[in-house]
Amino acid sequence: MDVKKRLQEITRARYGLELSQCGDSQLYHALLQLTQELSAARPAPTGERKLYYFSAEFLIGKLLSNNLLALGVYNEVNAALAECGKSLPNLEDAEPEPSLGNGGLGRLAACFLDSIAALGLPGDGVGLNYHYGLFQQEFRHRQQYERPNPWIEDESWLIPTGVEFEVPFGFGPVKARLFDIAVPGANSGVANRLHLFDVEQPAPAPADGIDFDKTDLPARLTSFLYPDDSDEAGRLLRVYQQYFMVSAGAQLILKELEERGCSPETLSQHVAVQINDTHPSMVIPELVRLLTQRGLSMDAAVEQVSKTCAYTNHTILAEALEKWPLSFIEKVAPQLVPILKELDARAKAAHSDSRVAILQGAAGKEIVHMAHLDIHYGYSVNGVAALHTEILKKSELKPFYDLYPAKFNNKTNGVTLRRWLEVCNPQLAALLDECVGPEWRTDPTRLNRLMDFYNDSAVLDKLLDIKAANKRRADQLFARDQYGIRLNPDAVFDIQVKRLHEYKRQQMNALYIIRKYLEIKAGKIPERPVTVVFGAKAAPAYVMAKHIIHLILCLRKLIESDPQVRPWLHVAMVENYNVTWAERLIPACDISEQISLASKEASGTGNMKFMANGAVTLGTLDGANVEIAELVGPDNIYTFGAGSNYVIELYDQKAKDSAKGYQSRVYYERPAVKPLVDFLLDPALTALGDEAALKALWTDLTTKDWFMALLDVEAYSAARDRAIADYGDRTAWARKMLVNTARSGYFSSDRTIAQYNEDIWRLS
Ligand code: 26Q
Repeated sequence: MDVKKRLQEITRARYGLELSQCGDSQLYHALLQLTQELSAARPAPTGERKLYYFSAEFLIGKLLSNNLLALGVYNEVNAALAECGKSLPNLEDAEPEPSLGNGGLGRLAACFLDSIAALGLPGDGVGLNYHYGLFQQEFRHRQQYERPNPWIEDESWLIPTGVEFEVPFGFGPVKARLFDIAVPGANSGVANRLHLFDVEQPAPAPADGIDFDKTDLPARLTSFLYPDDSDEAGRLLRVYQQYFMVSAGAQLILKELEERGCSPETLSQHVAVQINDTHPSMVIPELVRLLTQRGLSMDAAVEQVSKTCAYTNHTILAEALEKWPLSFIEKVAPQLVPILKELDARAKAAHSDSRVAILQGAAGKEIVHMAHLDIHYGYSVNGVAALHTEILKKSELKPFYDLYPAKFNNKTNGVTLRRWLEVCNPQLAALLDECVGPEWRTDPTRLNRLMDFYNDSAVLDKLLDIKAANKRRADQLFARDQYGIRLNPDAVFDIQVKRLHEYKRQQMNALYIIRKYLEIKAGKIPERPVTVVFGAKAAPAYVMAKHIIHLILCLRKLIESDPQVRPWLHVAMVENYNVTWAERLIPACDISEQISLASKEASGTGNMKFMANGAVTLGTLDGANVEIAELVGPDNIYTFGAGSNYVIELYDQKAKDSAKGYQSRVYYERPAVKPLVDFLLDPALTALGDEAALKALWTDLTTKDWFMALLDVEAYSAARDRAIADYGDRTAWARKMLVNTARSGYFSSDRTIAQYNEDIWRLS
């Protein structure tokens, strides 16, 4: 198809205007239409078995550039736009970012859909169409405030399908309407879909903030992603949302099975269901229910479901493992209760160990362990990085591993290098084309050939030039969109962007900033200026996380107002960090902060994106950092801190005797640590913010510090100083960049998906 001609036709028909006469918004909408037409013309991939990837989150990001690339017309479109003085990256400013995820788990689901389609595999996503998504973050008085994020415009990527199902809630049936988003595959010629279910009459956005009547169902079912789960009503709403998603999704599966002419008895031959964390786990009893309704015996239904469903675990944090009171399910979907009891009875009959029971607790007060349901009635259980899977097998899920060793497997996460390199860093992509040939785009292991240029000063210089250009671009966009704040492109860019959580230890990063500040005030001038960038949303009810944001914003203000410190140290925090900001910041990064307490970060995926874009990791031996370290070697990563075995040992000691194990006080008393922590109470800082919040943080660090920031802060500071010093040898640093990009091919989600298909799904 002549893409430019078709685009012309569209602008004439829509606006009566030539391409060159259109404004940005008009061009964006014309391109949206063109992209949708091209995707609709693509066939769905076929195969004996079809995958349904169930996830409460799909953090897909803006789609225009990504989809044009997948459709193979990115360059053509960009050339047509260039003739009228426009470019695709500019037009994307007119596109709202879909707000359908929190962080890692949601973004992983999006990368997976991209790779499944690129590999030409039949696999669709199943989720919910949250109208106001994850909240929008606003900073006022150096604190986080939340607003709804109404991302859906009249014309959007959502395609109404006319397909509807009835979801039988305890209070009565609710109609689920299906919207689809096309997922065109790069180089595969096919397109899959992301299925998003919605209510018939969604409620308008709450007038003020994100508080709303959580009992106003069904209108509010698809209002927000994970509404505040700090109160009973919020948690119950979450279960309503989950059942809405899985019941409609299960009905879609059986409808498509029938349309393919297959009987329900053959479900597992034709369908694979991947359960992304426990949020969609009720799909198991729901499928059992629907199959028995269609005439299968309980035995046959359980057998089919157990051969169909597979479970991915994304966390070992106890508080994130879902356990629901059976009374919730009784209220939301009473028809599931006898099925859950039957599934539990079968598990109990087979295994006497009470730790592996699905229902635990006294009659009438039972708790449902969602992960236990998945492990007994799924055929595969996987972790998301080698270390994470080992910890699951050895400790968190050991009783289950002893029962079902063959079910356990590892699938180290990956990211789509199409979005996270080709689209977000076109200059680096072009250099890679020159060096290793454009084949890296379909075979990322080709990036290894970049090692041939380890001693090529022209290539090393180009890597540095590209990084410098990306830093200037990030600075410009920051100034444009973040209240004129500048980043100083001549400084080292040291970036930590991810959800705010104590285990990820943004507070430890802040302690390092305090240390630098105090050194500069004491007359010790650093070797070179450093810009520290943060981006993080805190869950609305997570008080300590909000205190940490407050600390960072107060430090930023303190430093910015101090002419002695300002030239050397810069702190910036992106307001409303999202996928779009990630795409701007990651290509500009020199030092990638991946500093979680060892054993706590299941994998991390930001770490992989930074690495591919030539940032050097400063990190603990946690999650996929371990695999990154193995691939790049010790000269090309800065690792520090306590290892996971030691950390797990400390927790075990503490569990046995609270006076044993990690005692933060001991580390607080160390002469290099105390002044950093005590600075939280310094009048220079408290004058800028909420003294009570800073005091609460101080008290937590000195008495609890559950994620052991004080244990690692000294080793962390030393490693970070070393990295910043090494940055001065530009050639040596460029080599580190080169090795990181060269070794990043392993972290392509195309590799991850090929492994899921080979070991778990067997789609074709
Ligand atoms: C659970 C119960 C009640 C309310 C909310 C939740 C909840 C919500 C979101 C629990 C977990 C999540 C999200 C988890 C997540 O994003 N995990 C990340 O998954 C990534 C992809 O595998 C990993 O790389 C990260 O290490 C992991 O933290």
